[in-house]
Amino acid sequence: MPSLLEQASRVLNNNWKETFTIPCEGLYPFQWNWDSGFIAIGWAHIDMDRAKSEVRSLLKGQWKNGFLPHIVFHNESKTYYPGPEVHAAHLSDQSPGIKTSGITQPPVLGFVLEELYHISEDKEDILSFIDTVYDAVFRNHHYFYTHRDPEEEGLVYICHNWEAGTDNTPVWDFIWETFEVPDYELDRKDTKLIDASHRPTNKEYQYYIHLIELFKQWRYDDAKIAQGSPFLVQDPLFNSMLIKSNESLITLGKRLGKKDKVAQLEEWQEKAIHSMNSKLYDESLQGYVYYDLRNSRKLSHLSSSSFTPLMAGIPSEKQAAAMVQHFQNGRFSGEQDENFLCASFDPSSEFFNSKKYWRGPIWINLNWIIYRGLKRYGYVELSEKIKEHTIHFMNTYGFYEYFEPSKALNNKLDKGYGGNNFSWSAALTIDLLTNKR
Ligand code: 9WN
Repeated sequence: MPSLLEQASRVLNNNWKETFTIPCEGLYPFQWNWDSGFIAIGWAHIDMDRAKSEVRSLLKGQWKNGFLPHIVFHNESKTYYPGPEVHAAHLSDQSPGIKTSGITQPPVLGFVLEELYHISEDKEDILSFIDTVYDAVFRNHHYFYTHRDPEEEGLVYICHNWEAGTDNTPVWDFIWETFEVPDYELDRKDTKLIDASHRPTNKEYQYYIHLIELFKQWRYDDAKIAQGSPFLVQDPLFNSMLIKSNESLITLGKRLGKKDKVAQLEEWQEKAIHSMNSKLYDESLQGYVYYDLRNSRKLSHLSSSSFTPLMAGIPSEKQAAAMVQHFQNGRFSGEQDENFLCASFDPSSEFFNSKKYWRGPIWINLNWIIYRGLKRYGYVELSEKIKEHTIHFMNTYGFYEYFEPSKALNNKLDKGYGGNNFSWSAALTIDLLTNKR
């Protein structure tokens, strides 16, 4: 029996497509933005050239204004909906010569570069690689702060649920309530490939497609989107990833002598951290929540995203101490520790569904982010617990896309949920098993 590390490496090898890695055969057959970042971290431990190639390939999809799309369609495939023809990013005068989507995903690339730096044994070589891509990643941050922060708060908005990465979190239900959508003809493939009850509903997909149709009418013009999109949300996970990436670009920029860029990043960073705490931290819920910019209201719900600011060093020690209570005989762990960590949505909520995608199941990238965050704040034992639970799922079921949080229900299962041989589950397992950080 090959070791877990060998099995994980095999998953990455099988999903490798010459210059980049697909998230999952059939289900996700192109290059995805934040997947690529996590995947590059996994590659860095076993094949640094592939890690570099992963990053370079993603950047091939960068738009003229610095925007980085959520999918780069390097290849053709008929197994995914919506494909390049639905996204029609060529409608924007900013799009590149390669097919991409016109929406983005959590900006992990900045901190991924720092991870590559730490993992590499040849610091000179990795630093010269980072030097070749640094400006492109900086331009991406510049895009966010100049195009997606209309009130200049240091908090950027997302305009589509797919930009969040947490596609159907119950929080979006409250946005869908605010507008009507026509009945689009859908050509879903996902529900034919895996158990449809674990995926978003067709009604939800009507909303997802409607937003894309609006953006196409506006030729993906950011000013028009900011003015008219019914979905305009400041998301805690998205902003935490941007802040963590700012921090890494500051560290790396200092090494590379990029003085002006570092000064600019520091300016964004200060404002961003301040606004995260003043606007998105919810004292009574003890965690970071969402702000609906379109309807000027806080959406006070806890999800695994609520704890991701820990990784970026955003909370005070006091806030961090309040947040971790959810993991010890608390809302997320369950009063008697009856859940594995960390459910993607508050298990005590009426909207929680332990089997459905981002409405409850455990996702490995979120576990990894929270693991890092807990370590950063000195909660070593708790961070080890999250790591242990994560490795337990891999050993018991394999590299699935998401997992059942309830320990009791797990006793009745023989597999995880969603796609199998899922790349970031494998990549981050490699990191958890290998990384000393
Ligand atoms: C839409 C690729 C992506 C992840 C997302 C995850 C899922 C896509 C989909 O798969 O979303 O981007 O079609 O459901 O929710 O986080 O990046 O793995």
